[in-house]
Amino acid sequence: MAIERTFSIIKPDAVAKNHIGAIYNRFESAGLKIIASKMVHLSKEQAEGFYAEHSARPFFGALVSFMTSGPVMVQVLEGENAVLANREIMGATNPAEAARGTLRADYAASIDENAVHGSDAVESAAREIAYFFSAEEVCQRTR
Ligand code: RTP
Ligand code: MG
Repeated sequence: MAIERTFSIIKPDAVAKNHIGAIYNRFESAGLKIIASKMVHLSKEQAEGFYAEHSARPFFGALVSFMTSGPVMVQVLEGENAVLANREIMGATNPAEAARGTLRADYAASIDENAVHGSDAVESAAREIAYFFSAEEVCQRTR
């Protein structure tokens, strides 16, 4: 098993509904360690840059509008197979298709407002972590 890091966002809908603690509890209960964390209100430019891979998609404008609609929590999670582990905790993009007990099944209202983001690969995780955190902001957890 590989120890990996992944990047996570608690999106504006879940922050507004006071689900930060419940979502952090899911990460920690699954054995993922939070090694960096902060609240930020994304600018339009930050959101557009973060989701640049989707810039040609029809939902891009709505996605950027939603992601800038209120503050988000951004965090780095570390643990065994963290990228896939977090995607499993999150559930499918569309909450109507998300497995029972996943974050999106429990906390997301729609595919457009779906509570959480998680990196989809180790490479995108490294890029996304660097997009939001300096090296000094990411802690070494030895215990
Ligand atoms: P995320 O990047 O936010 O973790 O979500 P994801 O990997 O599960 O899904 P992705 O394909 O990367 O899409 C990013 C976000 O765009 C919205 N979306 N809407 N209406 C649609 O068909 C559609 N497809 C994607 C979702 O809010 C998704 O989280
Ligand atoms: Mg994605």
